Amino acid sequence: GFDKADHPNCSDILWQNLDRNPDAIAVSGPAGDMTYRDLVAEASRWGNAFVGAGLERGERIAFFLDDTPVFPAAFYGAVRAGLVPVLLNTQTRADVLNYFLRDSGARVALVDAALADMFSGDTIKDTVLATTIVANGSPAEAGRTAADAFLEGQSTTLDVADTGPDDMAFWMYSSGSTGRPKGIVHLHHDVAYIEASFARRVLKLATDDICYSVPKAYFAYGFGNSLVFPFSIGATSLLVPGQPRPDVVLDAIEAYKPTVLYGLPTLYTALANAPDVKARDLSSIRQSMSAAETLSADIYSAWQALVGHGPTEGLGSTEMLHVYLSNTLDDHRLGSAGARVPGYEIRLETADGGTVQPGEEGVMLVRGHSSAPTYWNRPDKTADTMRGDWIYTGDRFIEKDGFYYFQGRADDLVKVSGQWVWPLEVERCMNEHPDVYECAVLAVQQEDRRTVLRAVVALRDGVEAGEAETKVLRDHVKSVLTPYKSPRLIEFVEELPKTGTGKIDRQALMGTPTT
Ligand code: 3SK
Repeated sequence: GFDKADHPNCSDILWQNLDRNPDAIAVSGPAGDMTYRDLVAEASRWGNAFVGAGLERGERIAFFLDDTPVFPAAFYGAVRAGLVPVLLNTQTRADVLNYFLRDSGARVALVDAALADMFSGDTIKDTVLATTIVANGSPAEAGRTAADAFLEGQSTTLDVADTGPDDMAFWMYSSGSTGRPKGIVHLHHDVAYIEASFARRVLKLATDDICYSVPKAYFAYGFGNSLVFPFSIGATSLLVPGQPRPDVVLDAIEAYKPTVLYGLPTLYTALANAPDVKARDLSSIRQSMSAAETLSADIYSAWQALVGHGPTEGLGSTEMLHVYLSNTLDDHRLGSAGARVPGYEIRLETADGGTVQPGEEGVMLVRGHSSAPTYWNRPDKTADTMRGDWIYTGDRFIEKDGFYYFQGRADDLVKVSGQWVWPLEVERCMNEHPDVYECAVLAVQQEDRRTVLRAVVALRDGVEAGEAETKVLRDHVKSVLTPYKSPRLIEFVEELPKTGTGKIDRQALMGTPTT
């Protein structure tokens, strides 16, 4: 059983390696290998330096970092000292970054050199930011502190602060597809819980695993994959900075030979379609994980043909910190987000809050010890989502044989020509057409206030965009689904925009409607 009292400070996940396997490789990648002994020493220097800079228990530190060894070192040093890293998506726009700094009240920011220029002018206006520490390069501007100077002379040992399991450990922000992003507060024991549930019961890592999460560590999914699970058993975390273009990912796989790969469907689509993928050596990969969005059957099969197994699909949320529904390598139901991960409880509710009948659709609520207790300073949103110890996900699901099938968001059903349609169902149908590389289907309101479906489609190489293809795709939806579900508007693009976490950026698509 899990006793949260055993987890007063989440840095123990890293520190336990000091006695167990200090000389094992904790992190590898373009920055070189680092043993657990060295990583703990580096984390200690960070913790001591933050405290030495005058930060007090519970104070937030803004982290604006790509995936390099600085991330785990500074993160675990900060939390061990009782400070609270706020993990920010490095693709955040300047105005939103300003909001994050104001909302979190961070006096110190730790920033990669390549991103440091954002920390000036309007971005830091009306904030209390006093110190910007620049890592992985030199601070180009006066007034910023180089990480080397910040760490100079700091001790390589660090006492753990007197934190408790329910103390605030770190924050992440919701991606904010609607309204202001929300600061999601996680506690010290949450970290051990995602390890005891998803990692131990589903992933089943071994000490010789090398874990490569293409989604970055500032994203909850990447955080667990890169900064928690490998350290929890003394395996290796492969950290690769930079844009995860397919060639970059394939080069990293060949160079560092990861055994476990974590991605989103957009990554597997891009890799499976990379022109030279068949000539690449992917033989090190024994397990691949996919989360966040539904994987299409053709991408599952294409990846299976390349590496011998399809991506294991799961679903989680930043509020729950990691995955609570998952398939497994040995038991995978295509099209399903998976079964309940041991350690989590799932409830499907009808619109009026009742429990659904077996086989009926309902909105999902999840309960488990990794859930965020609150959004920072947002009592209204907290009350909507955190319902006692249940988290309301807003996702509609149907359960069959213990596996859950995503049906869309609670609020995304739209009426087209007087009939109810789920844009997601149409999107899935179009994605199955062999001419389609990837697509998104959105409901848009026209000037006459009628709602129509708009599909934005990237075609496979060699397929020509135009009226003939529009008809092919419309006819496909008409025949597989029903005529009124066929999108009124079909727009062809070279590539769909992606969010910083690799999902299709539907908000960006909504901002650029064409008629
Ligand atoms: O989107 C997901 O499926 C997910 C998985 C793990 C952690 C966080 C998220 C959002």
